[in-house]
Amino acid sequence: MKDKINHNDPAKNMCPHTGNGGEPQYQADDSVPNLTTQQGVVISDNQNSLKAGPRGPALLEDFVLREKITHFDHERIPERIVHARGTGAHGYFELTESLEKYTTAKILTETGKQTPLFTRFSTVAGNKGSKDTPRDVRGFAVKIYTEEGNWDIVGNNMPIFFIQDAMKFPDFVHAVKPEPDRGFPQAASAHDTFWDFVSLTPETMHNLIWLMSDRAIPRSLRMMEGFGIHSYRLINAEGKSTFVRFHWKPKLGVQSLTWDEAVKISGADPDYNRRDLFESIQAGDYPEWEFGVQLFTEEEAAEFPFDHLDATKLIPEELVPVKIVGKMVLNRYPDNFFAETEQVAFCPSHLPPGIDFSNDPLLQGRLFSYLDTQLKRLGGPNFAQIPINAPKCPFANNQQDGHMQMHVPKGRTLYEPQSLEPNKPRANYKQGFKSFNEQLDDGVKGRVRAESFADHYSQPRMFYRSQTPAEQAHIATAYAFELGKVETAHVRTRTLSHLLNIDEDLAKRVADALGMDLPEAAKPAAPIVDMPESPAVQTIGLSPKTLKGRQVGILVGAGSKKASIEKFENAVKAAGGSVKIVAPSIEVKLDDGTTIQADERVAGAPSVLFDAVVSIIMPDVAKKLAKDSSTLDWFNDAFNHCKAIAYCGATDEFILSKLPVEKDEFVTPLDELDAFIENAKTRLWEREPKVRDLA
Ligand code: HDD
Repeated sequence: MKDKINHNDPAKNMCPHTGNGGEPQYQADDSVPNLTTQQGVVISDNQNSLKAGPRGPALLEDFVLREKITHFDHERIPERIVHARGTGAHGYFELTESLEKYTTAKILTETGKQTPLFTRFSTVAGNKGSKDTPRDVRGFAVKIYTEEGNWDIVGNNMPIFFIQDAMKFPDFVHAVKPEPDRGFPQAASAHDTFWDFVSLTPETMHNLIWLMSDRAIPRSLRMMEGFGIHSYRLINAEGKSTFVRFHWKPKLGVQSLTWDEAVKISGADPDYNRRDLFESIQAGDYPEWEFGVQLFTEEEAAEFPFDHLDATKLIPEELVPVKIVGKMVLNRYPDNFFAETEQVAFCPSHLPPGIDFSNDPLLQGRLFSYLDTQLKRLGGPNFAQIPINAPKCPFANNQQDGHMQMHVPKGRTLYEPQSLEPNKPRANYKQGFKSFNEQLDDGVKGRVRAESFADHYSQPRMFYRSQTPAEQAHIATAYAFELGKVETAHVRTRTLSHLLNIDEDLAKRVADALGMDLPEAAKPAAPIVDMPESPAVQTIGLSPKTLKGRQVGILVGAGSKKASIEKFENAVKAAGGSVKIVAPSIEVKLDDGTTIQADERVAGAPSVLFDAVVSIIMPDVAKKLAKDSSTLDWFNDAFNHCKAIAYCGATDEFILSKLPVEKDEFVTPLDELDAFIENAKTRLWEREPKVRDLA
């Protein structure tokens, strides 16, 4: 049989099932722009390839099809070798206090001006499609488009790094990435190669203990600190240098997940942190950080009981306070993820005049690596012309050609010195970037490590001893979890030998949890110093009592009281929190006959996605839900994760009474609204040891 075909009107040949809600996807009038090829030729039919007859074969001459498929075939670029999984947002930087005494950089001297920036947050080990909530360091990279050139502060959410010398970076990354023979585990440090490497490299001990702490599982990207880590220099008008470390302090304080939550969230919502950033910006609840600096002189640095050029060392805030001098607000989610978040290229060597590097050997290696990696990832030397990377101040140079050159340089000369075009740009000694004229020792060339870098235990010891009891338990439990995944006994033993140098009690707790005997302590290369405790490195201690940025899940069902739902919703919102309605179905008929649309079905929104939960359901619904394991988990998990629960009579009678949920002060009946709102601002950490076997 021959199919009938209408060659003049493609719409008449369209499949009746294609199209948007039944709307034909062709141009019926001129109300929307034409779909065209890359060459600007208007496309008449975007549903069917050109065929010799309605049932094939397709014709090679179909340039519309070829162009579409070819472009599609080339959509992917190499993902970042580390920090592949990330999300970002636009915003601005504003200086509140001038650092004129220390630097000439306008971004740090001109107060009250909003300078655009782009910030990208990331996990380190996982690939681009991995989950948001692994136990991992988070990248915290800020590109500020200053009027004197781009300034990239490429930092992390921890103030120190794993290694001291860039020479070790590929080894470190190979050890944490999926093991090369088997290709797993993805986005996880809990495996043999990672612990093998770190236990053989004691300089990793400090960052390692931060990785085992609550800082490695942030509740929200808006609730983590950011650190530039290395010491940099600020250079003032007299050419004088002051050392500086950069800090970002979140307005919402520092808040973390529990490990069990993080594991469950990775199944329930692998985009958990990314979605939170998106939703908060869409809601106008803009993420904000204070910008701070630790300033110190060469002479002061000489008195520190550690070497500040060693990136495995933090400078305790109690020793050198963080001076708050500005803020960052993120107020616009990217229009296009690939064009902006994926193509953004950070590099620690992007600095404006007035800021300079220190001799930190890790930093020095980074200055090479980032530019090099962009050449591969973005395909050539013109990546700085991509809009997200281009400076927003005037720029001009004699660079020419290369892949994807977007500029059309005018004139005869692209070299210097030249005398043919007097108005071409030239270097400017007065305004240009100048390196600090550092007087160097007469060093001897060699592959050496400074002796002042040899102490690997004093700071992790200080970190552990500065934590609250709940945090210490989390740290010990995290070591036990990770080492529990390590198959090779001597790797576990070697790790314990380091923990003994950090804190004996910690080592014992981990050994007991693993059922192992304690080995001899590792031999330290330098004396271990008892530093004063630093509350600034806690997590729980930095978590404010607030509902701002936190989300409450309200479970409702058929016949639920609308007035009660609204009462809770309004109270949560008034306290700065947000609400999601969860129900067995998406459309829910309430007691007054109105139908509301739930945000999520209960099976799709486990309570790990919320900071506190409320249940407002009728007895027949409660009876039915009592047989549903996802509903039972909803309450059980909320309880086990130390959250506030507000319950109605039916929930109590048919669900809570069947569960090991104790009526402590955070489990309250619906009529105690004020108590619930107060509780929802925090967690009841005292509950934790009752519900979890912590190390
Ligand atoms: Fe790195 C990316 C942070 C040491 C080599 N790094 C990257 C990103 C962050 C950091 C946040 C992601 C940037 C983005 O969002 O695009 N890296 C750090 C910090 C370090 C550090 C805080 C130590 C203080 N990195 C480090 C070393 C080397 C690299 C020692 C190599 C010698 N890092 C890279 C890289 C990446 C990168 C391979 C991968 C993608 C990219 O640069 O653009 O060049």
